[in-house]
Amino acid sequence: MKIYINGKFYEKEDAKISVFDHGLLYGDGVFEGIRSYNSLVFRLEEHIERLYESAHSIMLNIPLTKPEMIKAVVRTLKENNLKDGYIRLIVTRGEGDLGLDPRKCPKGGTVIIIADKIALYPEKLYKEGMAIITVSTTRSSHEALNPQIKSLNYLNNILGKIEAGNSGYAEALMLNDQGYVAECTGDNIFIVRKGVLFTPPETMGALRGITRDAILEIAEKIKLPARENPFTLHELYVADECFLTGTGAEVISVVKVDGRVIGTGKPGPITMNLIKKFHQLTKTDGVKY
Ligand code: PXG
Repeated sequence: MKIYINGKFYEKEDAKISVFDHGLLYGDGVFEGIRSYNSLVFRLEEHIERLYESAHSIMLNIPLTKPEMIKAVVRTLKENNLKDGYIRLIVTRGEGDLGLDPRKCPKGGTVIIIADKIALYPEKLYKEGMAIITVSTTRSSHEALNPQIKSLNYLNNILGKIEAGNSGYAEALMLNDQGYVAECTGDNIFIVRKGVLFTPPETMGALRGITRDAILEIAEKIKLPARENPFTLHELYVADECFLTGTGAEVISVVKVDGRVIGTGKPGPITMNLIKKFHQLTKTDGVKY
């Protein structure tokens, strides 16, 4: 495996950064998780746009232009002969001293690109749907750490994941600090109720997911009514269908939430159709290499 660090490629064993990098010391940095399908990087421009927005928000200067970053991602995939892969793109604050002041990181950001394979959930869950559980850890509020910033500081979500894991569940549902459904630890959530698709708006603590956007676009195309509306756990429990979206998870049906069976307890017809349409989209939509 060849890993990109600041313009050079290193073997996995030699791919190292400083212990003084603020990405390690403070989780000070931003990242993206991206997928490529048959030599097509799905919505790469959108991922790059979001990365630069996260960086802008935390006043992190990325030492590459967006076109240069796109080239670097494609180069990494080619270097690794990966047609279907998962790309982790990381930009840290760079090397500094032991204080948290980012002004003490004069060299600027460290850019790391790793391309590998990923299988987030077992195949069985994709066929039969998964059970999730609401956890007590809430999604961080906009005032604390805005969930739109895909920062290296993922402890909020990791704590949610730990809670779910402790109860034997693969994924955790997180509410926002007002008690509305926000998202899962690494995926957005959708429900279907009487033929209408709902997903929480960004202001409710949901990341503007690239997969989420793709599903909303597909819904528009197939004339499936879709709304970005806040909803509570009750609305989720009584929904006809539920599914999660994310670059890692792709689109996966949810058939049980907090012990409540959702709909028929099997992946629903609207979910199955959206899964099919999403996979078709990944065959045509992206940056070719
Ligand atoms: N919410 C959060 C908090 C995320 O981290 C999503 C939603 C989905 O967004 P995209 O743009 O990917 O549709 C994410 C993305 C993992 C993993 O290992 C998590 C993500 C991406 C890839 C892998 O759990 N998070």
